[in-house]
Amino acid sequence: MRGRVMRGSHNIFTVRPETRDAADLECRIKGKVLKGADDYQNPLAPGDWVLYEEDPVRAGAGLIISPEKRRNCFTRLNPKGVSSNRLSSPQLIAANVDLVLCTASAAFPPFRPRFIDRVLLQADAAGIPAAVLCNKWDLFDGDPDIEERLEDFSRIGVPVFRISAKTGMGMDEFRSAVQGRFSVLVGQSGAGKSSVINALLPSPRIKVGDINAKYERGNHTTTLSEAAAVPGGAFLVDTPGMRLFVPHGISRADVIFHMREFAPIAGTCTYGFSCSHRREPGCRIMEAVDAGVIHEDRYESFLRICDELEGNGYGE
Ligand SMILES: Nc1nc2c(ncn2[C@@H]2O[C@H](COP(=O)(O)OP(=O)(O)OP(=O)(O)O)[C@@H](O)[C@H]2O)c(=O)[nH]1
Ligand SMILES: [Mg+2]
Ligand SMILES: [Zn+2]
Repeated sequence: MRGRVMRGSHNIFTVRPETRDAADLECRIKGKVLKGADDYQNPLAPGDWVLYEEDPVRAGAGLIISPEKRRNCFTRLNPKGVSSNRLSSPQLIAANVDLVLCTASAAFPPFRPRFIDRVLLQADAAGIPAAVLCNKWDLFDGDPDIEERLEDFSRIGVPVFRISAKTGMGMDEFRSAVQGRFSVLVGQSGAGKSSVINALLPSPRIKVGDINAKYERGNHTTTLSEAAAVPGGAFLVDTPGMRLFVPHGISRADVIFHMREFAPIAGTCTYGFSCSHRREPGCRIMEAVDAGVIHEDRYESFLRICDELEGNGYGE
């Protein structure tokens, strides 16, 4: 039988059978080790399709026999694992994803556009469409820097949703955008990922947390990724809040191709692909920043990400 993973912890996964009328079932991996699973911390993630059979011992439970090849996967490097083994701790966040929703907050926690830049980069490299979901719009105080960056995301072709899970503002448009798709919400703790999903469910069922008043950030309430089925045919994957987003599987040289407004200029500098885009004469990237084709902040993100990737072994 075939089904889709909705959530998983350690060795137990919730699988939704492909046949619509059957209920979700708890599955273990047959023989403990899943053949064909890649080198991630977790062998399966929400969105994975698997073949399973009935568990002969536990009634109503299943055994996962094999994973299906993924159409795409959204990953990151887990910073916790970076110190022990720098390259071997990528985390599989979701598989077979139609849309990555970079979830930010207009206030508490503060809006962090460079975090969004990183998530957009990872989505592009994975070949997954992405959008920016700016929640808590009811708290927006008119900060022009936030508006400027949101408008810049729109300008480069990334859809932007200004919403409030609390008041329902913008939620109809958002609901139609995720209709029929399997989407994953990624963002800082406290941005309101769980609240947004709750707002689309007939009755709230996901636990939401408080904002730590002193540090103005969330308390890492969600600890396990889980796909929720929204009536009308959407799946939304809730994920634990991330403090950092370290891109995974992207080389320093590739970054330029996965940032939309940079890609068309790649290789056109006087020094071609050996240009560091920091000081060289005839640098088309720096010219594009001066001309307003590339936002200064995005340029800053680009330089920082390149430096970081060089440092962790993904450089040239
Ligand atoms: N004012 C306002 N508060 C909101 C909104 N959405 C969420 N919140 C509040 O923000 C806090 C954090 O919400 P969560 O949904 O737990 O945030 P999260 O992104 O899931 O956080 P983690 O699970 O820790 O990653 C809660 O106190 C919510 O009530 C909103 O649109 N407006
Ligand atoms: Mg949450
Ligand atoms: Zn250059």
